[in-house]
Amino acid sequence: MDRKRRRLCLLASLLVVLLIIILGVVLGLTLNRDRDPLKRTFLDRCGKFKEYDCQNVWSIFEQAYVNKDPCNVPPEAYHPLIAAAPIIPACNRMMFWSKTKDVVHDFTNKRDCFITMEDTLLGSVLDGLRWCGEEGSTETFTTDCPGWSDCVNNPVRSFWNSVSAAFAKAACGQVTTMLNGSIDTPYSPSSVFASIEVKNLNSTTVQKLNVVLVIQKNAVTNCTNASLENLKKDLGEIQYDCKEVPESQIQECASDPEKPCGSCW
Ligand SMILES: *[C@@H]1O[C@H](CO)[C@@H](O)[C@H](O)[C@H]1NC(C)=O
Ligand SMILES: *[C@@H]1O[C@H](CO)[C@@H](O)[C@H](O)[C@H]1NC(C)=O
Ligand SMILES: *[C@@H]1O[C@H](CO)[C@@H](O)[C@H](O)[C@H]1NC(C)=O
Ligand SMILES: *[C@H]1O[C@@H](CO)[C@H](O)[C@@H](O)[C@@H]1NC(C)=O
Repeated sequence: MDRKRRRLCLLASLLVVLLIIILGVVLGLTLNRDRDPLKRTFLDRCGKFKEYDCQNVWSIFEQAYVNKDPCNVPPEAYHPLIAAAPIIPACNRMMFWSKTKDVVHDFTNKRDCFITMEDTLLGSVLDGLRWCGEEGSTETFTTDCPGWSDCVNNPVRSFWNSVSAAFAKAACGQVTTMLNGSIDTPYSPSSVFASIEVKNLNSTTVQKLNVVLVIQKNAVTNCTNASLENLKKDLGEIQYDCKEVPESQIQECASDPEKPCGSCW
């Protein structure tokens, strides 16, 4: 072979290698993107919490449901995850909610007064998402997963029950909850708040629960509603208070950074 041909040959093989690398990277990226949207969102959102090793948290999370029957993932399956990313108690600042998600998060996003479960790492990385595994598979699926009520021990419901219980267990001092005055039963026995969170409040560490009953124009109930009497009973030794607060007052306070958190209601 003469020199010219050798050089050409080298150049051609270099080009081929380069092409293969580029193709591989592009293909790898697109495949990855399509195959693991949940992981991508999880890691994206987790990135805000600098103190955690997100890859590690993800792999512990996956172990709870991967390669399992999606109707046979009990809340305990997430205990290792909760141990890896524990809820850090913020006394007097913990905010619960039931059927008031939008008004609560509008408030907590604008003001640094309270912390909801969705502000914690585990509460935020999977908010609004669905996932499950399958026996005999190492994959995570995001479609054709059982819904909230299809079976009790499904991966999503067990996750929220587990994380909600941990959030409630960590509560201390005075805690607050926003309930909805536009529905017949603001404290519904089937809500996560009633069935999981209230049950897990520790009366040694929690002094008092302040109910903020959000009143809109179409309000149907008030603090005298019998379901709230049930709440008072469920609290045992924990003190109870209920205030009817117009939604407009909460919104005003949310947009007034000068107003002290304690005087919003
Ligand atoms: C209360 O519930 C009703 C009915 O689901 C809803 O339309 C309304 O926005 C809720 N109120 C608040 C303050 O979230
Ligand atoms: C409640 O909190 C106290 C004090 O931190 C602790 O000793 C106790 O184990 C807790 N109880 C439950 C049921 O977790
Ligand atoms: C609360 O609602 C009940 C009916 O649900 C009504 O009879 C009562 O007057 C209301 N109380 C107040 C303080 O608005
Ligand atoms: C609130 O209390 C419950 C009992 O838990 C009743 O079923 C509701 O009818 C009541 N709501 C109103 C508007 O009276």
